[in-house]
Amino acid sequence: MDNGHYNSARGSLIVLEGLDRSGKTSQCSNLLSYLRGTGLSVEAWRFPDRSTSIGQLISAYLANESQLDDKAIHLLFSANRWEKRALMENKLKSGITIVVDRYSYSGVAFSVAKGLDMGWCMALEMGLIAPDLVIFLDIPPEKAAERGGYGTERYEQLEFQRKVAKHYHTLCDASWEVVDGSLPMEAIQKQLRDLSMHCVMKCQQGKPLMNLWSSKEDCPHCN
Ligand code: NYM
Ligand code: MG
Repeated sequence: MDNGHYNSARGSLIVLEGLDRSGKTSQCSNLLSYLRGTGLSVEAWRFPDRSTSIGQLISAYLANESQLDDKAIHLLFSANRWEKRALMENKLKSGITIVVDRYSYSGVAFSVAKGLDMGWCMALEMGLIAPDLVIFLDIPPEKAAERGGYGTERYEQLEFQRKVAKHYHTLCDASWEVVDGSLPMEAIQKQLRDLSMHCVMKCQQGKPLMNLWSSKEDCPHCN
């Protein structure tokens, strides 16, 4: 806080994670309207952020329009978060809550499912802003696959999603909130609202902003 026009209460960083077709995107937009309705300043973000030039490279790769080495695409996904870090910090400090559809955990779970080293993947994320709340929308890969089928993007295949699920479960620690993604929409909404309001309150009461995986203890999988 380096000047007087920041609100004293900071915003919260709320992250939703889950497999493709786990319901994250609908839940994020529902949560956004709810939080706005309570009078909070809230923005919805997503990663990959396809609007930047790095995001466009990622989008072309996902659409199978380009081929990239697994590490190269991983670095782009990570760079896509780093290019938004300063903006994210400023928004949070100015009192804006950000609801994010995917974050570093997607980066790790998807790339490790392709065979990359977990420690290597995590190290690149160290120093990004740590979420105040990570909600994992947990759904069996088979069930996600049944939901209207997958699109045509890379990674949207059952076998691959099974591996991603396994790595999400490795990353999941006591700080995550796991919500059963197979529940009816309304039941999920209710849990997300309650968890988010609790989180927002803690941040307003002075919970400090932290960096992600900033120490070895924080990051048991880092080399
Ligand atoms: N994805 C997403 C990654 O592989 N690494 C990352 O760092 C992120 C943020 O991109 N299948 C994958 C997960 C998805 C795909 O995301 C596109 P979305 O949420 O479907 O636009
Ligand atoms: Mg998708």
